[in-house]
Amino acid sequence: MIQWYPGHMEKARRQMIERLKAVDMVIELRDARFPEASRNPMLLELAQNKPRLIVLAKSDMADPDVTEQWIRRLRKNENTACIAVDLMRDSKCGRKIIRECLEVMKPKREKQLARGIRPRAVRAMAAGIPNVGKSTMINRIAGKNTVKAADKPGVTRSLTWIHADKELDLLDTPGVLWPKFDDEVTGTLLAAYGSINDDILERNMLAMDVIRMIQNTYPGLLEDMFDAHGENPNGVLKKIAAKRHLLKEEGKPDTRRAADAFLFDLRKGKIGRLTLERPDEENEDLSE
Ligand SMILES: Nc1nc2c(ncn2[C@@H]2O[C@H](COP(=O)(O)OP(=O)(O)OP(=O)(O)O)[C@@H](O)[C@H]2O)c(=O)[nH]1
Ligand SMILES: [Mg+2]
Repeated sequence: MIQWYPGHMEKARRQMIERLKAVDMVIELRDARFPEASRNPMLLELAQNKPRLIVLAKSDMADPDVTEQWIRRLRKNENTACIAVDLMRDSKCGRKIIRECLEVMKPKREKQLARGIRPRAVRAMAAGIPNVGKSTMINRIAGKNTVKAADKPGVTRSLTWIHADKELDLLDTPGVLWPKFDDEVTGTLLAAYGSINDDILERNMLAMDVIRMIQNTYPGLLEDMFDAHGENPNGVLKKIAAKRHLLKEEGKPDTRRAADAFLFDLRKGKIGRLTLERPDEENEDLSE
């Protein structure tokens, strides 16, 4: 079972709790490709009863229809707004996020206005799993690269306030996971999509686990792509190796390198716009 909760995350969690007093609302970033596994259960606790905006990032790489289902589902939570964004290519997404923040804060701001207080800029904490796009989102809203963002987990190491817009101050926070994942699927998805440090992983097994999940959610997709009909996950890896000419010295398929190549493509969205988790409409647990 995959698990990753290094000391710097525990430290970040404590610092986030300390800063909450100064925060009006929480922007919870999740990955649109796996909105459930990328939900940090510690955040709900942390957010207490503060208004919340859930931002489903990387929607450009997720299945658009399933994203719509997730948005409808997540908006049912109390005090919660939800939007999906492509933080890389949608030039208007910064404005959209500001608008959503102001909307979610409207009741409080109206109360202030009624009492003759002019509301100041909204203070929002951006929080979520490592590598989900928190710092990228802040740079988008600010309209310039104020904080460091890169495609590996653990880039942001300290909490930083950014005056992103005249109406919105944002607190960038380090990506945090939690001490114990509920199930195997959570660990697999977090690792497969790059929220867990690669070095600690057995990538061959990981690739096979995700291949199995994709075979179940999108039957035929990998089979067609890699000419791998009737193959089990290990067989699919062999086909990938053959297709990419990844062979060992003795001419056998190098499934180890095929696994790396597959995971790289998956993270870049090259396997297709996939969402590996569906909202559970029947058994609605609204405490999300
Ligand atoms: N395609 C796509 N890539 C994105 C999107 N948002 C962020 N990224 C990429 O995801 C990677 C991680 O982004 P960061 O903003 O550094 O993530 P973070 O949440 O701040 O990560 P930590 O600071 O490590 O916790 C970067 O390579 C971004 O370019 C998006 O909406 N679409
Ligand atoms: Mg960051």
